[in-house]
Amino acid sequence: MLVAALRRRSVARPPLWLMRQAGRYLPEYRALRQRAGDFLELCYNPELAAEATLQPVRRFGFDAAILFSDILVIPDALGCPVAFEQGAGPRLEPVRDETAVDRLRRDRLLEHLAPVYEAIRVVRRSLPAETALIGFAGAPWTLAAYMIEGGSSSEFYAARAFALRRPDIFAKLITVLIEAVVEHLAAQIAAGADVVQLFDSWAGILPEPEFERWCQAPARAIVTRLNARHPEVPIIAFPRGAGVRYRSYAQAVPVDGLSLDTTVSLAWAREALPDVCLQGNLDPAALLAGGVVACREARRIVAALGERPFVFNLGHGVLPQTDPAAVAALVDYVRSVRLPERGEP
Ligand code: 1CP
Repeated sequence: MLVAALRRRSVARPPLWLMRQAGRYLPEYRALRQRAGDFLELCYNPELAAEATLQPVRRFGFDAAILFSDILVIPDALGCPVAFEQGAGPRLEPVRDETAVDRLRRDRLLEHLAPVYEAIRVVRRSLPAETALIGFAGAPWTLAAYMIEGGSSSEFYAARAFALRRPDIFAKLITVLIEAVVEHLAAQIAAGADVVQLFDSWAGILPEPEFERWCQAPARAIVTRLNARHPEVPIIAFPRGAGVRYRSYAQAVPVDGLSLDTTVSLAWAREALPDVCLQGNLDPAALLAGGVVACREARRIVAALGERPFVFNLGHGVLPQTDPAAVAALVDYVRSVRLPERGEP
């Protein structure tokens, strides 16, 4: 059903999955996480990562499972070690000069990430045939931002200043990351992913010329190469915060789906983004407010987008404080929607 909607075929109701549908809001995830200890150990343990992937699908019957992993496994695999400290978010060994970029190891990516592909094979074996499996990667700009900053930030000024001061070195880093993202996504597809999503979580903080150069152009390179290798696998991109630049992004990057963040006006999106399946964009805060509020907001989104190729999702990830009962109510609502038949595109 997810693949059909992304291919712009008519579906009886909107397919539904949620970003961060696995995670701390689920008691069964918290128990699993405790068993694994470290967050990255959970990501690199195929059986446990598969279990975390399947938990939300078992509980809610989503139309897709998203691989339980993290975007920061790519820097980790390139030899820029990542650690998740309790409550402090990710810490990376900062990449701040050309020597550090040259030191990145491109030769052992698939070997380092082999447990991720094994997790995909384990999930595929236990997933119902009608449930799609989504693989993913961080986009080059977002990955580079964490690598240069050495962790999270609200504005990533160090990374932005670096890209402005030394665009030559920054371009080298982006080129390494484009290659790594293509390899990682292609390996996930080979292992059984039906759809892949590219997360550019920090696209929105870049001014226009940098947005074009560091978000749009790398995404275009990645999507073009994956489409050539795996034309059967739809690709979704999430340039979070892109605002009106969602339009130029959609024109430049040949994706099947575009995930809208919470700030995008749906009336605008309907006009500006006509040829792509839209995904989104319920505010995670609406889900936090409870099932009744979430369903009311969901109804507004379905009314605006339901009659075109559309995938129901949030505008960003499920928040850890969310009540699973609110998610259950939202799932019940979306599953009750009936869409009129559309002519084939
Ligand atoms: O258990 C824990 O304490 C760790 C919390 C956690 C989880 C559940 C992290 C750390 N990552 C994840 C899983 C994860 N991350 C998934 C799994 C599949 C699912 O959606 O259910 C996915 C797709 C991601 C992707 C991801 N990681 C993004 C892109 C999406 C987004 O949220 O914008 C980003 C930016 C990350 C980095 C990251 N990993 C973890 C945290 C806390 C962060 C964000 C750090 C920050 O605030 O900058």
